[in-house]
Parts: sequence; C-alpha cells; structure tokens
Amino acid sequence: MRLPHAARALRAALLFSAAALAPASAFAWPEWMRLPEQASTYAPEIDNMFHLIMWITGVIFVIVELLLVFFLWKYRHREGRVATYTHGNNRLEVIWTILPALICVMLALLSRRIWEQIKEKMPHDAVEVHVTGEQFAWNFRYPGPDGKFETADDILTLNQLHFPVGKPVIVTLTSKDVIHSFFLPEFRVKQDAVPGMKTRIWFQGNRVGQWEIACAELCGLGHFRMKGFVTVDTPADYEKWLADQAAQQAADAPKAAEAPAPPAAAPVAAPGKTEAEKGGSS
Ligand SMILES: [Cu+2]
Repeated sequence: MRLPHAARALRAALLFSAAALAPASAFAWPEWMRLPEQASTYAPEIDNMFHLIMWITGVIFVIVELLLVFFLWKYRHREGRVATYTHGNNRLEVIWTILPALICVMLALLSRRIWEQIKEKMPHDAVEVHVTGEQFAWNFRYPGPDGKFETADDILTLNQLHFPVGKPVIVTLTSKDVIHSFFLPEFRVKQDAVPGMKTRIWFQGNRVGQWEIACAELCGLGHFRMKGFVTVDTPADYEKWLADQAAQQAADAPKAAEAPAPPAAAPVAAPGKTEAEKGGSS
C-alpha cells in the first residue's frame, strides 16, 4: 500500500475539494453564514484572520473526511481477503506532524501584530466608560463633567452604552456577582467581566448606528435576557445625549431622596421569636 495509492487518493481528494470549494467565495455564502457587519476599526483585520483560519481548517477538514470515506470503501470487507499488518508510514507521519506545526506557528506570527494592537496598546485621548455586569444587566458609568470616576457628577445608565463615532473608547470591565462576558459582535469585542478584577479593553466605532450588547457567558437563569444596546453617535449627538442623561439624573435625584426608606431598613422581628432571639442574632 505504498505511496502510489496514497498519493493518488490524496490528489483526487485535493482536486475534489478544490472543485467543491471554488464557487464558495465570501460573497456566495448565504446571509446566515456571514460574519456580522464590521462596525469597529479593527473588525476587518480580525475577520481576515478568521477567514484565513476557516479556509485552512476547512480545506483540511474536507480532505480528511474524503480520505476517511475513501479508505472505508477501499478496505471494506471482502470474502477471502486477509488483512495486512503495517506499522505505518514514517514519511507521512513526519509530514503531517511538521505541516500543522508550521501552520500554527505561521498563524501565531500573523496574528501577533493584531493582538498587540488590540490587547496591549491602549489608545490615548479615548472616551472612558466603566462597565459592571450583574445578573442580568449591564451598568455603565461615565465620568461626568469633572472627568473623574466615582464622584457625585458621574452619569449612570442601565443597558445603554453610547459613544461618538471616530473616537476610541476604553472600557473598564468588572462584575458584581458572577463572570459575565461583554460581547459586541459587530465590533468584534468579547471580554470576560470578572468579579474583583478590572479588565480594560478598547475599540473604535467606524459608523453611526445601534446594535445589541450580549452576555456571552452562561451566567444564570436570566442569561438569555442580559441584553443592552450600544449606540454610536455623531460627536454632537453624543454630547447632547450625555447632557440629557446628566439633566435627567439631576431631576431624579430629589425624588430619590424624598422616597421612603426601603422596608428592609426597618427592624423586623420574625413572629414567634423570643426577645433574646430577636436581639441576639448579630
Ligand atoms: Cu451575564
């Protein structure tokens, strides 16, 4: 069963897969197979890497499956045929070990620059937003007019993230309860929000529009409804939105102060307990 057979099989498999895949250019994919719209500046580069990996693994997948079916058929049971025992083929094994290793190293080197650009270098002059995930919502905090976080003029929103087009945004992620994953598919952003940890990520919108924010980590029973909205505004619209939020918050503040204290603040004793039990629980 030396190489002539295997080589012929391999050549047939290669020709067949090339013929099968030729019409399947990116534009021929049906809508549901395509990647989402590219709404961030680095989305095209990530997609190029994604497509390259898809093509390499896709072609290998087709070749392997075709060979599998071919050998199943070729070495099927036949009356009177005796099995041949072989230890394998050293040359083939060296080839299929070195080739994938080389492909992996090549992909690692190719993706290195994009990784550095996205994960290791934070842009200057960016809009800063703090994001806290909780079961099952996204809380956004803007620094307000003083430009500082955790001060009285911070602007807080629930499930609504806005930022201006053409300007980088740095998001500092954390979580109140369990691990969530901040997922903006159109921006090719997906990052875990981990309790007790602050993770910084950045992205930049390249067009005006509104998309959904998902949680990409199964984080509890309400995970499916942990949805927010990301809106990329023109700079003027963004400033107006921020001002509106600040005004709304200022208008709501006195109402919140006047509201009666929540019932949990009042001491409530469980019925049927003795005085000692009521007082001695702490
Ligand atoms: Cu979640």
